[in-house]
Amino acid sequence: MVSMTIDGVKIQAREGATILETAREHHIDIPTLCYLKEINEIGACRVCLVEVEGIDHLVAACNNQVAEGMVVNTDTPRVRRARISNLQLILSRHDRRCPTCFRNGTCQLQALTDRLCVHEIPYENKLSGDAVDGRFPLVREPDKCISCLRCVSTCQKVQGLGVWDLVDSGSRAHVDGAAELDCTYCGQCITHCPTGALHERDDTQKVFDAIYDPEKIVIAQVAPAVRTSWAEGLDLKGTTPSVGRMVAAIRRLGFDYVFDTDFAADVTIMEEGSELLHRLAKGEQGPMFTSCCPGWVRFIKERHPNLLGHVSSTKSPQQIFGALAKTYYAQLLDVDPARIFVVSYMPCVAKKMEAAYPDMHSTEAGPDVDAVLTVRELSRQLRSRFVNVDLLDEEEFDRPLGVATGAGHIFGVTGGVMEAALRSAYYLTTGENPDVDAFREVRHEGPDRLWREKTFDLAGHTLRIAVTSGLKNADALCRAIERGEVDYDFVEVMACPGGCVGGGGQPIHEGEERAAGRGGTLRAIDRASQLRFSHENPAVQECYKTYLGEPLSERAERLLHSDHTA
Ligand code: HC0
Ligand code: SF4
Repeated sequence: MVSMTIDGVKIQAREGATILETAREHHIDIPTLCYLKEINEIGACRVCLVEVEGIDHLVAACNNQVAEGMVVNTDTPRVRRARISNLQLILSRHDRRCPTCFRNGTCQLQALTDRLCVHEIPYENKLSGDAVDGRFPLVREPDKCISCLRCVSTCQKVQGLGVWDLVDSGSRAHVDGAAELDCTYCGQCITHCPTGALHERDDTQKVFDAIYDPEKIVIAQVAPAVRTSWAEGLDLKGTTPSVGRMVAAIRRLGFDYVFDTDFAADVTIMEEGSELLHRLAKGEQGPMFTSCCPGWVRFIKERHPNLLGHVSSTKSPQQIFGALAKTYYAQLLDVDPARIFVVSYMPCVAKKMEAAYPDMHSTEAGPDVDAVLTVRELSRQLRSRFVNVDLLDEEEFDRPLGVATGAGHIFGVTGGVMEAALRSAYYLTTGENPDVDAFREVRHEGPDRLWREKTFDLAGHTLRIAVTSGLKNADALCRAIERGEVDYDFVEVMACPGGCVGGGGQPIHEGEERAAGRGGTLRAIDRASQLRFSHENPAVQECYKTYLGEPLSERAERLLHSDHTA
């Protein structure tokens, strides 16, 4: 520990800590726009400047360490003038049309401008005029970028990719990149961007248009992780943001049916579990990878194409839901599938791209999933339609595609797909259910491990599994497999750290990682579920009995599987 003084208060600080960390640990607020702990500690934005006695110039608090006897002042006239001046310079190059910005209300630049009482900018507003490229699910607005480099660092250090980079130098330096080339559309750069420079393509109006079209039968499906976060962007007055209230709120938007992606997750388990057992029975070499995360599938296609054949052919729950909605459910309703419009609510940006792949059309009636909205878009829809969630009673999902088990619910948290699959693989092998918590060890991340590995006994067969999340970790795992250093039967990968609960389409909270808490919510929902095995889902059993036949049947293969090459 070192003894030092901040703003006249003597404190004990951790040796090696930065001034910023120390101040925060002692509840002293220092503003910053670029700092991300362990990811981006580069002092780029210059608004965390502080005075250190004995040093002539102001220093950045985020990348200068504390020292014995140091005396720091965080709120002097000189500090305030410098912070304001640096902020005004950033604002002079910023597109300041805040009312129409996607981050209006959650923008850190806007919030700091307000905090520092900056109401005038004594510089000309110089914009680059660079065009906004809206062709992809990930949209970048160059004139809203403040060159904090958070996106550059997040993409490089968390996802192991390098889509964004700082180009040119001096006053011409700016962030640029080519999202269409290497990007997985994971959205992690969006959730770590302090401004509206990066956001998902907005599809809210497309969905309202369908809802207002009397010819359309508009169906919502809600992904597992959405139920953990759907109300984070709303201003509830003490009302519990339960699953039932989420269903009621989405129904108020005008959907004809509100269903659960977790039903389709249970179907995924039937298909993927059966596929795994077939591969094992045939003695196929190497792991089978999960296929439900489109960021991961895009990553393996681009970075490890030699392993693509190891990806499960089972489509993701989102796509299985869409395929069954336009076939099985259209038949149940006795309507032309062309009238059905499927909307997914996902914690994910890459799902927008997945839905558009050419092989995700099971009927002549267009794509199986017509529109994909993130949780942030759901918040915008509820706010723009003035839905008062505080007044809503809980409602149930519609049936039959709204019936799901605990196994389906845990898909949204890292290790959940694996655990759900093992619960049913055990049953499919032995004809008996295992203890529901028999595979709980896949849940916990070990300290400093890039991936976790376990071995389970499945009716005399030793099953070696691995689970990871975050694409940098996934890359390390793929390389180890390629080098023959490790050997697994089944591997779960999710592109976003923590799984979909940490997805790039989730609400943004500055400086907070909420994945672990949201994951805990999904685990609690699983524990509270009456049914916890996918194969016991009565709606899934009925769907197989009356429509699909067996898992991996000819019809199931045609509707629910893909080789991921399209
Ligand atoms: Fe996920 Fe999924 S668990 S990828 O994170 O498998 O987006 O929540 O919907 O499809 O079910 C996302 C979440 C899903 C899918 C499911 C899987
Ligand atoms: Fe990188 Fe993901 Fe952002 Fe694409 S979406 S640039 S892969 S962080």
